[in-house]
Amino acid sequence: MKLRMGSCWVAAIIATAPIVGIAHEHAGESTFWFGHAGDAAEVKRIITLSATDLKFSPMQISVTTGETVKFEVHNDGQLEHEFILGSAAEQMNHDKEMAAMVGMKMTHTNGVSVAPGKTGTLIWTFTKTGSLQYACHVPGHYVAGMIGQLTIK
Ligand SMILES: [Cu+2]
Repeated sequence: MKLRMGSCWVAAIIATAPIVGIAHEHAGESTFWFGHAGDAAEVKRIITLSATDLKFSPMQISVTTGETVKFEVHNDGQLEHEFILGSAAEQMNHDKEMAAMVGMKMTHTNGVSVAPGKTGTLIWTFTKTGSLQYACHVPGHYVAGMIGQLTIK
């Protein structure tokens, strides 16, 4: 069976064995329709979030086109959490991909994984207006509603 990967999400897939039938067309891509990884020297704003089991606080964030933002995600829960940027459709597709690849370790250009008690950072430059979500794709967390709304004005 060939699984179709809906969108380009996974920057690098680290696996001990190849998974037959799963192709990813854009592995390594670092530019997304809403922007790209940002330069630390260009950070003009730091947005602090708390991830708990199983929600983000705040649940809504607004940024401006052209802005380079540093997200500081504090994991205040007992579980590992992720903070991943993407449109609502991309989040949905990615969650399906993750469900199909249980046990695989992912690194995301457009997000960060944070262990309990730790702080993860993501520096991102937003290049286009639109509506995004930030979501956690640790199995079960997205469906439990671990999602926030991000508006690019
Ligand atoms: Cu989570």
